[in-house]
Amino acid sequence: MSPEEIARILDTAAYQKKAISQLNLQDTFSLKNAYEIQRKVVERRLDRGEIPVGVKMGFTSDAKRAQMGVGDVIWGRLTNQMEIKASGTLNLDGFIHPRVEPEIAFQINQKLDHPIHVEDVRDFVSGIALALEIIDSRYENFKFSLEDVVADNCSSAAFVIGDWESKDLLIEEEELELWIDNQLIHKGASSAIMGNPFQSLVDAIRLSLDNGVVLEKGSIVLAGAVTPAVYLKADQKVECTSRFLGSVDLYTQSR
Ligand code: OOG
Ligand code: MG
Repeated sequence: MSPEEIARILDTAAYQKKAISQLNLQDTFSLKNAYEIQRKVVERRLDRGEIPVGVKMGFTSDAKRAQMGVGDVIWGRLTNQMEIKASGTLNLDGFIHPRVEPEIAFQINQKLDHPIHVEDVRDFVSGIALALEIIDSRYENFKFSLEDVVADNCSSAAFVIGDWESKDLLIEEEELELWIDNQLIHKGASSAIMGNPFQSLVDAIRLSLDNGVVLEKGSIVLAGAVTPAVYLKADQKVECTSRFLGSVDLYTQSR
């Protein structure tokens, strides 16, 4: 199958909300091919009028790597159609088997066309916020290889960003909590993200450049989940909280 054909299959699965079997069981495509397929998957969305708004990192914490059995960080693309406003409603009918995870989001304060060192990267941030990422693998049972998930744009489906707070907050010491219907489900330290969430931002910038993406001023970067992801059900209140960054929530519904 050509990269175009695989991209069409993945995009159609997302569009029709129908899971497909894992594609790369026989090592039919490399990680490099997988990023090319991802680009084509997202181009199909852009052709339908969606606009790029940023990028995301995945598998940046041990908790996520252990849950998914995948060992390397991954990078994917976000579009405006994926964004849900804070305290908004997530209609589960638009997805296959959505899961939620608590994250930290960065907003970039200028165009980034060169790699940045971790000591300097705060200078390129306009704000930091809590986020909830909704992931929805297009593969049955969320089962995939590293190449599969990269081709599937890293399971990206939707996200909610809380209020943007000062870039000078001590987010290296945050503890993020995931609450569903006022019950604490998981918690994880921000330092679980590569030892320091700013390191994930540095890698997001580097991987963007490697993939020919220049992050524009205002771009959003999701740094990766600090806990395992949790399946969503209808009529839930989902909330992420932390000491310095406050909280962000959303409500689920179904037909
Ligand atoms: C892939 C997406 C991983 C994260 O934050 O680690 C991710 C998946 O688990 O389906 O978004
Ligand atoms: Mg994530």
